[in-house]
Amino acid sequence: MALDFTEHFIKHLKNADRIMFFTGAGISAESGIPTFRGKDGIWNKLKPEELANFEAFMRNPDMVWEWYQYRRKIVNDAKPNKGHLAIAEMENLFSEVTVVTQNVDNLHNRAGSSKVYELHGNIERNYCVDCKTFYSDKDWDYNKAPHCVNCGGLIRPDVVWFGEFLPEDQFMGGEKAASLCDICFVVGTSAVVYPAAYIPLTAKQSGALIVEVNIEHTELSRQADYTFLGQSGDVLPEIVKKLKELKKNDF
Ligand code: BV8
Ligand code: ZN
Repeated sequence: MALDFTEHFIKHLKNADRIMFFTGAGISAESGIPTFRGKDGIWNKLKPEELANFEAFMRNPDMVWEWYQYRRKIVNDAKPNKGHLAIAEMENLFSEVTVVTQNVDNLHNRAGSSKVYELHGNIERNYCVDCKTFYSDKDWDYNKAPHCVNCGGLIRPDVVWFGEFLPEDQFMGGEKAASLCDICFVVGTSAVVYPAAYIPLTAKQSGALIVEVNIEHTELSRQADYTFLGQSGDVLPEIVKKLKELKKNDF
């Protein structure tokens, strides 16, 4: 895919010092992980309020646990794709690259990104609802929510459910990156889930260039300075290629 970048965009790329990536489920779609709201999204079959919330879990822990075991298996079998890898490679091209992700699939860390804020937790971590002991075992029973060895409490996935607060340190880290960055890339998100979706708006208010990468227009498109329509696994490597050309011509 050959993208024709405008002079204005190239000027911003060349002058940018600190950049950030606000990512959603779309960046992991090419790794085989279903999105939430797309045409094959998981929310089409299951209602989030029935599964991704604490009340649903306490009402029917085994059903919710089984759903997360099903998603954990997909995540464990998945690999970072060219989009994740391009973001990790950008760390050699800018002085500061921060990833602020809504995803719980750990793929940015596995791709090699070194500064990742996980706003909605991480499906590979679990904790006891009573004594908060953390567990990252993998060999649990597939469809029965396990109990804590210390206190017998129910063990839940360490993800942020609807109605739950985001981890303070992760959200504040994301907000700080948004307030300082020169360019905020918004990749593979429908930008409808809050308070996470405030992050790119903070970047915009702080004067950053907003560059959206998505296969379609979204809620955020009207706030974006650029929207590159395409798969993130195609568009992001194109931007890395352009950056390398610019760096080479500079020397
Ligand atoms: C909270 C759990 C109380 C983990 C998820 C205003 C302020 C605060 C809260 C709210 C508010 N308004 C409404 C709320 C309530 C609610 C909310 O936002 N509801 C929405 C749906 C209206 N928010 C909450 O409940 C949050 N907590 O509010 O606590 C509170 C109140 C006030 C102040 C503080 C606290 C908790 C939200 C977290 C919920 N957890 N998941 C899990 O099981 O995974 S949400 C779920 O949506 C995922 O976490 C996901 O990350 C998130 C966002 O979805 P996306 O990542 O954008 O994915 P989606 O499928 O939607 O879009 C994919 C995009 O990719 C599409 O645009 C598609 O075109 C594109 N794409 C596809 N393929 C590609 C691609 N792009 C590029 N390349 C491709 N190949
Ligand atoms: Zn416990």
